[in-house]
Amino acid sequence: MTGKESIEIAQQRAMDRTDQEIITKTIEEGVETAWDRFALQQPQCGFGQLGVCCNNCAMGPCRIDPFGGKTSRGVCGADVDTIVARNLLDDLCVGAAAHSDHGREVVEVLLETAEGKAQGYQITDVEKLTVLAKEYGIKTDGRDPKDVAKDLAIGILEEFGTVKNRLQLSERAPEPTREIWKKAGVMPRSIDREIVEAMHRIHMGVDADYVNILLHAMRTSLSDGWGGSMAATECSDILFGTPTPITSITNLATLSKDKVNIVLHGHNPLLSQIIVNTAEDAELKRLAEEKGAKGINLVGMCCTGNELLMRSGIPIAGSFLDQELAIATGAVEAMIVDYQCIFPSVPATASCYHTKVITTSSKAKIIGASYMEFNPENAVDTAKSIIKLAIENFPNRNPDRVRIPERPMKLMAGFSEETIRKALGGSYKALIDAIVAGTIKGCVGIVGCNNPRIKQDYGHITLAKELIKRNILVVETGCSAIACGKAGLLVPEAASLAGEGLASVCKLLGIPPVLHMGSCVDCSRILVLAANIAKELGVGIGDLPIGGAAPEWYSQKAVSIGTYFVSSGVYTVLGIPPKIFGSSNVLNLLADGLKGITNSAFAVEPDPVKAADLLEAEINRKRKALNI
Ligand code: XCC
Ligand code: SF4
Repeated sequence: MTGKESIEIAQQRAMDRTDQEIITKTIEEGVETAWDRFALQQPQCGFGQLGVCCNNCAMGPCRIDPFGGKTSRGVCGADVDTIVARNLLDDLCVGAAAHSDHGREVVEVLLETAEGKAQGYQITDVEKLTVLAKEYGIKTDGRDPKDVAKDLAIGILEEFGTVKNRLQLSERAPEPTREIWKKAGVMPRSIDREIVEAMHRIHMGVDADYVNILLHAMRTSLSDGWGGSMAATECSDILFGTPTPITSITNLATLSKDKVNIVLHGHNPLLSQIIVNTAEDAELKRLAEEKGAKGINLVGMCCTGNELLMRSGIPIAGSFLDQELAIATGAVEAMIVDYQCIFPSVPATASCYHTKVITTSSKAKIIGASYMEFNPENAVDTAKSIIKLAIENFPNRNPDRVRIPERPMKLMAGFSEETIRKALGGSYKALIDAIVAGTIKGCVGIVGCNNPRIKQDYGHITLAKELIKRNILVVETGCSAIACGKAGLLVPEAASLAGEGLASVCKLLGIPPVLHMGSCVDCSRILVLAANIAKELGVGIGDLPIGGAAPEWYSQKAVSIGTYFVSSGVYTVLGIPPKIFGSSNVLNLLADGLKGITNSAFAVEPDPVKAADLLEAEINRKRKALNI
């Protein structure tokens, strides 16, 4: 392949200049990436894409003929609606479990911190601790924050179980929204219970009514958004601080030519935040110099990266499809991973260079990686050993194979719900006034991943630009926020790309038109934002002129996020079709039938400009209903 050809392929694969540069390098060096594997998988199974195959039991696998042929039922007799709905619930409950199990670990560390058993942790945000304690009916006056934290951690751990059957955090939702949940029978009862019940229902011969299955999918997703994910966000804030506006840099140019590069990848801030705190250690800095480096350069990736960016301003090298590219720069001494969204092939990629991959969770080991188990009791010691290992690997870097792109992009992050509210003067009145006046038409949350089905970041960037042009404020989490960060949309200067009304508000407040609200569990911040605005207006979330979008999603977690958005009343447009097109009944219910229940629904629209049209139309419909 000529150099020109590999550049052309890189330009088809990704939007970002630094990504394109390194994709070209992978092609030239013959280093395999997800794009190559995606090409090798073509054509992908049509039955699978439609959601009509079932491999749930040993009488199968079964597949239904989508064209109405003889095989209209599986061996057990399940029809296409049952199979499609059950597969969707399966995906969703895996995603909800991932978010919630992450949440549980954070709550457990909060408990251990309160008990003085965790090394290097402290109660950082006492204000937030107090707010939550009050919600849980825990006394705070005159008490040591540690005692309060202990009661709170136990209170939140009870949300996972089955004794209470009432999810405290879900009471943050406005009353009209909770009424809808009650009426539909989807009020979440506990975090683990809904997930376990989902798995029970998926078993052969349990739930065969697609409507009933989808209603439980809604309930399970709500126990994630208003439960597991929210617990993760809130307890991470208590431990590490609630984010406030912070500036940093992004893209692959954040890697350093002369420092030890450590990439922190995955989702949970528990270890990575301790690594950030520990990297300041003088002894480690000295060791780095001894090994010929000018220091230690920590960069984030995916949602662990978002957590560190939001709270500590750690540069973020990239999103989901950047994990292999970071390694392919040849400049990464160590990639530290916790869990979720980590390609199982990362050690294979690393073996093409000197990079060491270090797994840290007993739940997420990968053959070929070094395993250094993280435990809160000795988190600082583990962090030190990990950083040492990276430093000692620095002399193995081969300068002839290193290529680091130039010019990182500036970005602003740190927009927690509390920060947005404070910036507006303590309540949402100013924002509501701007929405009523039409200066800002509404608000859309763009979330989710990258997916090699679509040019990396194209969906996120195009949709965000379209929306802000139409005076619709954009809030983002996850890889979506990283995409727009790389594209320069997360700086106050990007207000010049917004419509006149939105631009004037951004200039007044000195904020970007696209606000980075955090990691994927921080989609719960978007829920709280919507809930608090709705409460001030005295309406349900489904009445607000807002929307959601996941233009490039890939993950089961995104299925859960999209569903709790819609179940909470937020109309949500997906850029990648979910695997439900084999059942017109399931499709119709999710794209239409739900409107009668939650006043919101799913839409599928791969073209981001048309997705913006759909979102704008929905916002206008809701504005009209509110008489504004
Ligand atoms: Fe993973 Fe959260 Fe998706 Fe990115 S956006 S690919 S889930 S890292 Ni959550
Ligand atoms: Fe086939 Fe039914 Fe078993 Fe699924 S549950 S594999 S449809 S027999």
